[in-house]
Amino acid sequence: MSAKTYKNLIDGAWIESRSGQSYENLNPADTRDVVGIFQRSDQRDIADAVAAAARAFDRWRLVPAPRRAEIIYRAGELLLERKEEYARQMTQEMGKVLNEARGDVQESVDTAYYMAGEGRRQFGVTVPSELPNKFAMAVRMPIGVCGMISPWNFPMAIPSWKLFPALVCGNTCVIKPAEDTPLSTINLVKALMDAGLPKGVVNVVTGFGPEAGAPLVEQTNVRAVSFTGSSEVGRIVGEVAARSFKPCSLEMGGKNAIIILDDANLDLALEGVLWGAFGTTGQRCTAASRVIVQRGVYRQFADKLIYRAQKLKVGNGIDETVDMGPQVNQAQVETAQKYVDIGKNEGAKLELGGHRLKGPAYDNGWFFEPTVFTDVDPQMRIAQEEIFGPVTALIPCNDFDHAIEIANGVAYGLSSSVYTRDVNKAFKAMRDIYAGITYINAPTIGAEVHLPFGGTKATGNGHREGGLGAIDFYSQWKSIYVDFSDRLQRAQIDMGE
Ligand code: UN1
Repeated sequence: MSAKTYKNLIDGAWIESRSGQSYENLNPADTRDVVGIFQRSDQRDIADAVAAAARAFDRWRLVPAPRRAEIIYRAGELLLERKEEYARQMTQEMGKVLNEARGDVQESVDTAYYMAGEGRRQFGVTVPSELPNKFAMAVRMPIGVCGMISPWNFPMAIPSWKLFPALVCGNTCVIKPAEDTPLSTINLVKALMDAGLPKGVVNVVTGFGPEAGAPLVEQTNVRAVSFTGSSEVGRIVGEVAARSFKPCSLEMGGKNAIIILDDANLDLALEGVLWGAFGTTGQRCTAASRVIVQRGVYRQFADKLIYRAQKLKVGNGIDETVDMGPQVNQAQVETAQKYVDIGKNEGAKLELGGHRLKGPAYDNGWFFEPTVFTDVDPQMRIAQEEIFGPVTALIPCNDFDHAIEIANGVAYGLSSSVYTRDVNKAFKAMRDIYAGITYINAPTIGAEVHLPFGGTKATGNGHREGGLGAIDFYSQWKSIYVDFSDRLQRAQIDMGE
C-alpha cells in the first residue's frame, strides 16, 4: 500500500510546500512501514503561514472569548471520539505503547476542556483609582501571531498545551511540529477545524528545524514564541527571539530524580521507578533518569529493580502486551548507546541492559534494552546529562540532606520525587528541592494539565505551560483608566481639595 501524502495547512487550505519537497515519516518499531509523506517546508511556507495568521488575527481577536472557547470544547469532544484512531496513528509514528498514546490524546482532551473554561474566566482586576470619578482596571489582551515549535515525545498533548490557551486568549498560531511526529499535530488541528475554527487561525507547517523552525522564530510578525525541546536548541531559539523582543517560552531538558529514603514503601517506590524511568521508553522531559537511594535500602532496592526491569516486555507498542516501545529514531538509540559507554568508562556498574536489541522482532526498529546503572557517582556524566532513553542511574546517599543535595546538584530542575512515610521529610523536600514539580510517593512523570508545568535552571526560562501559567504567557496586560470627572485630573499631582 502506498503511503498517504499530508500537506501543510495554510489559511484553511491543505497545500504543498513551496519547495515541492517532501519526506517520509517512518514507524520507529518497523522502519519498513511508512506512516506518511509530509511536506518539507522552508521559509517561504512559514512566511505564507504567518501572513495568513496575521490576517486571521484581525477577526479572531474580536470573537468573544466564550465563543472561541466553544470551538475548543467541541474540538475536545471530537478528540475524545477519535481517541482510538489518533492513538494508533501516534503509536505508529512515535513508538510509545498504545495505552500511553491514548493517554497523550486524553491529555489534549483535558487541555481542551480546561482551556474552554478559560473562555469565561481570563479574570482581570479592577482597583480603586487614586482620583475621584475615575475607574481603573487591567484586562488580558491577546498578543498576536504565536509561533510554536513542538517536540515528538508528546506529539498531541504538547501541541495542545500551546494551541488551546493561545486560541482562547485570542491569538492566532503557526505551529511547526517535530519532523518525527507531524501526523499527531495534523490530527489535533483537524479536530479544531472540524469543530469550526475559522481559516487562518491555526496554520501547520511541517519540516525540519533549520529550514522551517528557525524562520518561524525570526519572522517579524510573530509576536510570541513557544518552544519545547532540547536546552541546546532552546538557547538558540531564546537568543533569536530576544533580538526582536518576542516573549519566548522555553521548556527544555531534565535530569529528574526519585529519592527513596530508608522508611519508604519499597514496593510502591519500585512501581514508581519502573514507570518513571521506562515509561515512554524514558523519552520524557520528566523521566526518572536518576534514582537516589538511602544506603539502608539501597542494595535491596537495586535487586528488586533489576529483577523487574529485566521482565519488561519490549516490542512494537501497538501490541497491547508490550510494556516498552522503541526509541523514536536512530539518533536516540545512538545517544543511549553513547551514554552507556560513557557510564562504563566512568566506572559506574552496568547491572542491566546497555545494548540495542537484536532479533527478527527488533532488527527493523530502534529498540534499546531497559538499562540500569548502579553505584553511580552524582558527578558522573550519566548522572548529570539528559539521556532521553531507557537508562537510569542508581545513586547511593547517606541521609535526607545528602539526597536533597544530590537531587539539586544538576543543571536542570524540571521534576522530582520523594518516597518516604515521614511527613516532616516530605514537607522539607517540597520546600527544598529546586525544581518546577515535586511528587510525594509518586514518580516524576504524570503532570496534570491544570497545574503549571515547567522548571528551573536549564529546564526553562521562567514561563509555565498548563493551567494559569499558559494563560499568563499567551496574554498581555492592558491597564485602562476611565476618567468620568469631565476635568483634567493629574495622577501623583492633584492630591485632593
Ligand atoms: C514531557 O515529558 O515532555 O508529566 C511532558 C508527564 C506528562 C507530560 C510530560 N503529562 O509526564
